[in-house]
Amino acid sequence: MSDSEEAADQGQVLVIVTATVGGFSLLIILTLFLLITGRCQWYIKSKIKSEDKKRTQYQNGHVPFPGLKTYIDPDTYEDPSQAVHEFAKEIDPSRIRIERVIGAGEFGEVCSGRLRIPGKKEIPVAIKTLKGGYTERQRRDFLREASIMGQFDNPNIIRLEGVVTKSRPVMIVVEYMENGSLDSFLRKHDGHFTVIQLVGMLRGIASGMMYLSDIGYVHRDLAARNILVDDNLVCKVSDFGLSRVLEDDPEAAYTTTGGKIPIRWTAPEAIAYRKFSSASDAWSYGIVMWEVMSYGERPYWEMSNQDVILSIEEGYRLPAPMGCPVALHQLMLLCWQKERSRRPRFNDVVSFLDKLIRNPSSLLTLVEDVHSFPESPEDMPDYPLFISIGDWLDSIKMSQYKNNFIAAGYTTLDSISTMSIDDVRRIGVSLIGHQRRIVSSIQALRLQFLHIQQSGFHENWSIYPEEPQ
Ligand code: ACK
Repeated sequence: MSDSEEAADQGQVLVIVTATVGGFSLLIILTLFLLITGRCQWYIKSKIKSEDKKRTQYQNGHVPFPGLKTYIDPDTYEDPSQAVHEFAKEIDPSRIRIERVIGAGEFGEVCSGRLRIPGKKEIPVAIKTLKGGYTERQRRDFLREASIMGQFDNPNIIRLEGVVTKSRPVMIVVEYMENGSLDSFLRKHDGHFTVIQLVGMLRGIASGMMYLSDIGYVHRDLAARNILVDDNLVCKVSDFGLSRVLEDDPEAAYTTTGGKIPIRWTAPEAIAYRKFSSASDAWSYGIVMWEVMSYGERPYWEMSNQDVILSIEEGYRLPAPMGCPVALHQLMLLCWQKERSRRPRFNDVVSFLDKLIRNPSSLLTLVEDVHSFPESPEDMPDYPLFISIGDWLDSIKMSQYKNNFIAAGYTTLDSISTMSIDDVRRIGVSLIGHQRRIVSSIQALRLQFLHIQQSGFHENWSIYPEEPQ
């Protein structure tokens, strides 16, 4: 081979090698590029997905505290006792001193007592016990509440101290709340608080609920009976446990779809097709507001559950309780919007109540109770046909005012039905709680008269004058 031919051959080999190496490198670069972009896309997509999930969970837009964890449903654990030990501390029973029984729960007694905390002095606690002879399922349901409560850490949520599961009786130990449940506390202290104090209580409940909705927990049974009050009037949300709570709740009734639901406190979509959400909790919160502002009155009074459902469907909403500021009744009405996406979120409720507290003059405008009672007399419970003012006052446990009425010339129920709150004050009823009870009853009387007049029975339903003493 000549020199020139050899050089040409070498050149050809060089071109082939360069082309092969170049092609191979290109292939590697291309593969790497595809891998990286694919991975990036996957990352971006999964990020968007998780952000979306968070956003739905946190109710469109409200950014909860950074680092706030998400609630984990203990039922997702294959072994429920694992959930209890993950979320609740095991307490040595020798550290617990039971003092007295304070109530009864579905699973056993509720007691008050003391818990010794190493290195600290004893703290007062409430102790829920699981009575003997329980089934495995009852034990699991009982401890589910601890697995839920143990995940929460907020000043307006009842605090779990720990559980006793390794000896008998099985116990759940929580912080002690001196004033017990909110509904009975308010009934006991009818008319005793200022509006600002009541709004403070409502603010606390809303703040606890904001925390729960932020971490993705839906309560489903928010009601004044499930709020506990301490000796500083701080209100804390309690009674957790999903379906178990509803089994436990005496207010829960079976719906046509077979669920057990506390009808008066529950949003229509949750009653109709079990759509429970933080928005249905907001509806219940509106009912709690009404319970608080009426000092523990029963929502919808003695109306039947069926009538409550029908009235709500027809657009009827609870009127403002006596002495309730307009701003608070308006907030209630917002919570009771049929369209759940239009109800306020708990962070909105907290900011709204904060504004009212900072500017108390906004609470001075009261809803004029006389005009705010149910539009339709059918919505009111029938008042019994009392034969005298004495009987009427007895029925509302206000007989001590009988002479006040008679002395002021109110001798027939007919005349009483025309009285205003000022008239009631003028005849000498000075306690706000008593004024409230009498005025509520007068309103019911007035509606019944109206109803009777409309149906033409007035003549037959004689109003007996008070017998002379
Ligand atoms: O209205 P009460 O006094 O408050 O009666 C009920 C009773 O136990 C049955 O549930 C009371 N109770 C429940 N948990 C607590 C608690 N953590 N602190 C004080 N009382 C409580 C409740």
